[in-house]
Amino acid sequence: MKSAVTICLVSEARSGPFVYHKGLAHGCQQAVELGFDAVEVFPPRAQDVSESELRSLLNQHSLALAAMGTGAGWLLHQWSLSSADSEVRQQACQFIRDIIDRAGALGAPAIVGSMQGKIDPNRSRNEALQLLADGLSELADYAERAHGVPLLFEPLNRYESNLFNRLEETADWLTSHQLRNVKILADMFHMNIEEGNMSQAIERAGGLIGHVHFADSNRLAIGLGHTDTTPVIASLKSIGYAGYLSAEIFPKPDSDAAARQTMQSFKQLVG
Ligand SMILES: [Mn+2]
Repeated sequence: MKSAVTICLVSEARSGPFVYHKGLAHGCQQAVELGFDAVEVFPPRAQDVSESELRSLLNQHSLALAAMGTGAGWLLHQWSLSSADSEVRQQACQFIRDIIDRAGALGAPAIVGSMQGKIDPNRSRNEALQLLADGLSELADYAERAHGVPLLFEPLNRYESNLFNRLEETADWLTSHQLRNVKILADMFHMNIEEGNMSQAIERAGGLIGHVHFADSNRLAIGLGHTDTTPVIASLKSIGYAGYLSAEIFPKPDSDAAARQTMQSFKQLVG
């Protein structure tokens, strides 16, 4: 397993669960100093990340790009793949496709988390799920065709979405809809709220897990909350997971302390 730390470029998400907020150069510099393998970037739009700048920062520091988030499409515009409004869905698709291109050029996948949307009260769950399946299918095919990377889909806790909250229901749905090239992002903060048993959830989702958000129960660095992380890591090892443990956490008590605590836990748990 490899380590990653988040860099947020969205000023509206300054209070969000991201470790670094002072630009790509600063985030990459801190990531390499603290020993991370990769960075995960959360941009306002794909166009706001210069491919050449990011590529040269990664090369210069021997870092990889772990993934790129699309949450700003929801945060700034309320665009989602399951919206009843076809124009909104189209905007969502284009926004995500642009991020697939920007991340894919650097060998990394895009994440669909909050852009999955929510079911509004006057619509059926099936209708929203069908729209979501159509969107994910198109985008995952595109990611494969254009860049040979998967598309990451993240179940969220109940306070953020009513579509998918747990790994197993997500895995079953992806399988039954034959949504190929979509991998599950297992976020340990959401899992702590929703799963009955985090280890079992990981073992059941198995090879469908493509990325992990490495966060303790309170969305602080691993070691600062009450999640029993040792069995979670053992389960990830047992399914042969070799992807990233990426710190999507609040920068508390400050960014460097959160990153340092993450790296200390990573070394202890993963070796
Ligand atoms: Mn997450």
